[in-house]
Amino acid sequence: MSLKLSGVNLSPYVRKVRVVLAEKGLDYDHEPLMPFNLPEAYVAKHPLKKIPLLEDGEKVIPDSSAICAYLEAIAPTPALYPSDAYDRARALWYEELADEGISAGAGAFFRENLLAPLMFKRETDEALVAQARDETLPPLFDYLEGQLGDQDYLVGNAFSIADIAVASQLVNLRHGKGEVDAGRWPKLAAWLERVHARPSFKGLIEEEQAGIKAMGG
Ligand SMILES: N[C@@H](CCC(=O)N[C@@H](CS)C(=O)NCC(=O)O)C(=O)O
Repeated sequence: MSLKLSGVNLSPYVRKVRVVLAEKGLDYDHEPLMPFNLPEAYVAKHPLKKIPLLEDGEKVIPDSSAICAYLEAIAPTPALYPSDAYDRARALWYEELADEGISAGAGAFFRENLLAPLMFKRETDEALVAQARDETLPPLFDYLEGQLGDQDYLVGNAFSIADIAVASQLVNLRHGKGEVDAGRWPKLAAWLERVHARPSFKGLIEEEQAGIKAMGG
């Protein structure tokens, strides 16, 4: 097995894959490719022109969800997808909720509070941040708070791809100076601390924070 991952660290989708690789103890080469002006050879492999992309020798797998499912199949231990049919479906649902829903709100914080001043050299659009804070994220956080109940993890009370996907997006919320308000969503906030404290997340978050600092953030 010779794994190569393309995609820059700060992408929540790249992070999702890197956490899975870390949890499974898999070695890989990492090319921190930015998702702009992608080389033609890359676009030939990923026509949606997005990161990440995984290569395993001659095998080419675009898209974080496809990549994580592939990694689970080639390295089944520790299992990150529930074996029970319903739990597995729920885990895939949370992955979708993270990638298509939470991403919009967390991404607004990340783009406007971090990338805008640091990379795009423009002012933060406060209206976009307010919309994410007041409209996009609260119903999703209410939902997650209710789903967690007394569980430590989102599905079947075991750490899974569901936790990885949601917590990966919420790293970008934090990079963008956002937070899960522990007064309003205590279970979700405690869950996030628990998941981000795992060595797989902690190492990446520290690496990313160092990168942001080096860029002047
Ligand atoms: N569904 C994709 C989403 C990946 C994605 O949106 N990546 C962003 C970077 S965070 C990207 O490449 N954006 C470039 C673009 O949309 O042109 C996945 O899970 O891999």
